Amino acid sequence: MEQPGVLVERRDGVAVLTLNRPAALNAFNADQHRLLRTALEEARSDAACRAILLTGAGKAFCSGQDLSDPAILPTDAGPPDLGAAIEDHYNPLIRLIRNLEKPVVCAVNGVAAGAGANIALACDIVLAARSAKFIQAFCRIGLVPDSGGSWFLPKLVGEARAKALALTGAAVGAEQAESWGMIWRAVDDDALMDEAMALAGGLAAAPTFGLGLTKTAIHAAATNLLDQQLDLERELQRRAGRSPDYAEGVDAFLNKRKPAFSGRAS
Ligand code: T3D
Repeated sequence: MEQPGVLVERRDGVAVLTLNRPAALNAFNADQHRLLRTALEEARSDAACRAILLTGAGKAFCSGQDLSDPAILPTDAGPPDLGAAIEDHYNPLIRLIRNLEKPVVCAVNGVAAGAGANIALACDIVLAARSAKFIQAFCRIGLVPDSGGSWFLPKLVGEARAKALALTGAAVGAEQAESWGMIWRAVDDDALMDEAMALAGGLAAAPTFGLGLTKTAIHAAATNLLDQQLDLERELQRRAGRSPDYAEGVDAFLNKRKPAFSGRAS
């Protein structure tokens, strides 16, 4: 029986989503997009799920768009409309990951190329196996970075490195990516999933509502002036301060006990 293109597992409050087309290095086709977005939306609406872990099956994380998909190939009738593929699939996926009110951890288990690299960079915390590589492969086939890559990369590594990576398609190893601040940490290959699960499990036991507001604050800082950001922080803190997890956190601190966060907003 054919395996689904995305495997979904629930472990200790974490939705573990595994891209699962290993023979094509987990390249994306329309079906895989649909499965991943459905899984993310289910994780978003399930109160028992408080963190998401995204990874890939086999030796790769994701090689981006499936280049053998007839939908994106030129035909006798003319060139494809790749803007439609972006609008229908990649942009909604990136917006969904970024706007999700729960932390999204990415465990890059092997090569992450094209949109695969930028989907990883869209996640909140990225761990990568030491053997993993990030490749802005678009320039190798005449395309431009998508899935937010032209936005994430310069912010993460600066314009000089972003341009060199995007214009040459040079591969960046996990340790280099860590030292440049492109990802959180490079970890030994055989420790990757344990470390990623420990991280995601810790986040799943954290004050989820406050973490969601924290994502909002950090994302807004990309375009806000300091005065606007200070105003936003005031409003977000007002909301965080009304959450049961704030009361629980302070009570646990004062009583020298471990907090038991519910993740709820109210
Ligand atoms: O088009 C639109 O809809 C617009 C959106 C675009 C978004 C994008 O992501 S564009 C960029 C697309 N991705 C690429 O250009 C990367 C293509 N792949 C590679 O350059 C290399 O495979 C890697 C550098 C990622 C890994 O190299 P390597 O040597 O480890 O593996 P390989 O031998 O090249 O690949 C293994 C198999 O996976 C191979 O199949 P085979 O020969 O064993 O049957 C290869 O064809 C297949 N594969 C790898 N990447 C893709 C793929 N098949 C389809 N699509 C792929 N992207």
